[in-house]
Amino acid sequence: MIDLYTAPTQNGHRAAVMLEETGFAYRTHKLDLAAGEQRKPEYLAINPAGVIPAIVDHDGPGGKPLTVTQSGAIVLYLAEKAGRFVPADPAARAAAMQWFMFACTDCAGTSSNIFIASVLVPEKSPANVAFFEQRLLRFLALADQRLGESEWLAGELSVADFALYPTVAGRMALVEKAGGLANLRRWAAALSARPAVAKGMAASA
Ligand SMILES: N[C@@H](CCC(=O)N[C@@H](CS)C(=O)NCC(=O)O)C(=O)O
Repeated sequence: MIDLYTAPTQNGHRAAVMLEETGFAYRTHKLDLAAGEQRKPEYLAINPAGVIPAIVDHDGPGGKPLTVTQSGAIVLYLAEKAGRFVPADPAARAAAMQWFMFACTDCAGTSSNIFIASVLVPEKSPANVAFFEQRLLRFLALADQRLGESEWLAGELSVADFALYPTVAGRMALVEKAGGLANLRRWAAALSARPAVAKGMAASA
């Protein structure tokens, strides 16, 4: 059994989607971030960073409990535990890792910056929000180009696709407003049609 600590955010969805795709039994614990539940001592004992997501795998390596934080690390941990979604061929694996890191750092980080600039900073500036939106759209244009050559980011369906999907789904209004990006929208529709992806997004909604 795996305990998932999550909230309705792109990082939370990333972990839940991967739990559904890998099929491990899990229980969801939703934290109210606005109420500061992520800073309560009982949660800080699980993740001292005071952010979601986190998982506790009660059947971790050697049968011992293991806590994993960072949504990208959770995705990789579950994929490796299941033996799925990480290509075996070294070149394909390198491509999967490249697009996986692109999703978790460039895209997820910039999407978070949109939220930070529009909601959290003490002095709001529409120009700063637009800056991060344009930056994210430039990253997504790269993914769109790749998805014009390949059905999935790394050739075969991989951790890279599951890592990027929650960011694209969460920023679909921006993608639609920008127009174009037809390959990216085709790819997002294919992922959202997967029952496990839909269930994971709902589990952390
Ligand atoms: N890089 C981390 C980011 C985790 C993160 O910032 N989580 C946010 C929600 S998406 C959070 O818990 N924020 C609450 C807070 O900062 O108090 C990951 O991918 O897991």
